[in-house]
Parts: sequence; C-alpha cells; structure tokens
Amino acid sequence: MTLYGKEDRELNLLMEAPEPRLRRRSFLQVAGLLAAAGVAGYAGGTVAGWGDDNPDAGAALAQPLPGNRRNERLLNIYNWSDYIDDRTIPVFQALTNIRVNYDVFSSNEDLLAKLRAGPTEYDIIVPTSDFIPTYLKLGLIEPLRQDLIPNLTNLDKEFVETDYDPGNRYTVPWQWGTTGIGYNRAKVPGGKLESWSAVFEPDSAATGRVTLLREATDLIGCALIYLGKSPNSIDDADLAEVVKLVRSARPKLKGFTTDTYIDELAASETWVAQAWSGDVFQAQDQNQDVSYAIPKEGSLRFVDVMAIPKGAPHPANAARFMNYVLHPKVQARISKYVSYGTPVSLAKPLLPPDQTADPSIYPPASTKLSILTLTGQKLQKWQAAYNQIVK
Ligand code: N2P
Repeated sequence: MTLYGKEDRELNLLMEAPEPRLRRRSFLQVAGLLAAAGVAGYAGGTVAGWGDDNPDAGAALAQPLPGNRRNERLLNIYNWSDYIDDRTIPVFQALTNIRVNYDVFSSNEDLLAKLRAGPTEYDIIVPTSDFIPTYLKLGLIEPLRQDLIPNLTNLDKEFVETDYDPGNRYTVPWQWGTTGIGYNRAKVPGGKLESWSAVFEPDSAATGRVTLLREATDLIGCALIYLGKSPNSIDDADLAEVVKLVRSARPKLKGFTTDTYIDELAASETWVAQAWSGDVFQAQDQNQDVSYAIPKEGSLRFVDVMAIPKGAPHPANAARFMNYVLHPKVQARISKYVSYGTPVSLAKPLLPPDQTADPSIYPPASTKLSILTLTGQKLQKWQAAYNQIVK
C-alpha cells in the first residue's frame, strides 16, 4: 500500500489546517449539497496518488460495480451522530464516484429496533461490538466481501482476535472509546470530579444540569460498577438496586441523552454528563472548562463496528468504503476530528502527539475498564431495567 505518494491528495488533505468543526446539522447540509451536485460532479476529482487503494480509474468510474444487489454507484451509511469528520465522505465520493447517503442514529436500541422492524436501505450500520452476537443470532447482518477489503491487514491484532467476530468475517471496527463523565471545571466543587456519584447521586446544586446516557448498556453497566457489582450482572437484586439508584437521581437530572450533550456541555447549559470520551473532547474544543474523567470506581470500554445488514442493496460498495476507512490516513483524519481511539496503529504517527499521548483517549492498561458481553438473557433483562428507569 502506498502511504506517502508524491501526489497523495489524501495526505495533503490531512495536513491542511483543520477546518472549523462542523456540527452534525451542518455536516449533513454539506453532504446534502454534495449529493445534490450529482455523481458527475465527483467524476472530475483526480485519483492520482491513491495507488492500489483505488482500483477504479478514468472511464471505469462511470461503470456499475460488480457484487452489488442493485447496480448503482450508491452507498447508504447509518452511523452514530458526531462520529465523522467533514472530509471523509466527500473524498470517498470523489475517489470512487460512489454517492453516499449518510444518516445518523443515537443509540443501539434505536438501531436494533429499526433493523428488526424489517428490511432497510442501509448498506452499513455501526452497532457497538457487544451487540454483534444479537445481530448474528437474529440473522440481521451478512458476511463481508473480505476480498474487497485488503486493508483488513492494517487492523491491530486486538480488533481481529475478538470474541464477538474472530477474523472480522462480519465486522470492521470504526473507532473505540470509553464511557466516563464530561464536566465543567468552573461549575463543580473543587474543579474536579472523580466518582460516578456525580451523576448517580448528583449534588443538589447541580439540579437540572446533569444528564445520563440514553443507552441501556452504558446506563446499567456504569450504575452496576458504581454500586460495586459486576458490570455484567444479570442478578435481579443487583438490577433492582440499579433501578432504585437511577430513579432517585431522576428529579435532579436534565434528562437522558446521547446526541445533545456535546452542545449542552459546550454551552455550559449542563455541568455534568455521563458521556463517551471523544464526544467530551469535541465539547472541550468549544469550551476549555470542559474536562473528561474515567471515574475511580472503573468504567466501560467499547468498540463500534461497521457491519452490512442482510440483503443490503450495495454490499460491494460497502466493502469498498470499509477498505477506505481502514487506510491509515483516513483513520487518522477521522480519529483526529472525533477524538476517539483508532483500531489502526499505523494511523498513530499521523495523529497529533497530544492526542496519542492523552491517557483519556488511549488509557493505560492499568485503567479499570470492562468490556460488556451481551449474551444470553442479558439484553432483555437490562432492557427491562432500563425501561423502568427511563420510560
Ligand atoms: C459518537 C458516539 C459514540 C458511540 N458520538 C458510542 N458507542
């Protein structure tokens, strides 16, 4: 693979001064405008320097691609909100002449419900890895065209030798991170937070300024950790304690959210939020008083993975996108922007050293972090507990 071609437009894009951050809405507007310009607009984009990452060149850009169920140069992606930079999609479109529709969801529960409701148009979805056994059991995803994803060899071993999908037959990691607390140093006593008590037993002075994640696994898992239980417990008594704890916190909460807390923290509208690591750093870019903590009681680590819904219209286009995303320069660009961890170590030399050295983004092995497993009855039991808390 050519990493540093002379005319490597990807590298040039990466080295340019960072753009002001595009919020979710403005990103979608940009994507919409690009899409409205039509695929012909992208065919003019040169592919020089892309080398063996771009098998399509010149006139071939207009031809249908083999391996899709529908003969269209189209790709429908369904990813989490605030989880991509503003260049990756336009550059992919320009390089491949595949038009991308990019849509966002806000929780694993929403994503799974949508997929269970019947066929969708999506070619790529990005569930959290602990949900993969459920997707497989329900027959909701299909094997990848690995022959179209040679960059799978770029993945770090720990993202290949997994228990949820050994050998990446069904999934390709997108980014990974931790669950913790985003907080405003100017608003919390002593300017520092260290315990889950800040969100599960909030200070009265913070009433209406605290949010919890609207995501069953993080909510239940972290509450179990705070209560000193196993983060994988399905014990009825443990779950009853979790329900009691979070229900008594409710009157002090602003609410449960996964897709508004970046803006709320940035605007100092909220002071304390159960949050995913990179999201908090995105808020910090806008408000220097915002900090991130992995509580002393320990927390959770997650990997979000790309997968192809069974029967998706454009599985070959999806595989091409996965291959593109595994390019170290693309990984670096996404990771730099969203401040989550990359599963491709080859991308790390291309990232700002203050990011790769940041223990909040790349926690040392000594940090108390668990990875959830959602096998057996756990999902149903946790969902029931979550419904008693949130609904
Ligand atoms: C990005 C959300 C990360 C997803 N905004 C957590 N699984």
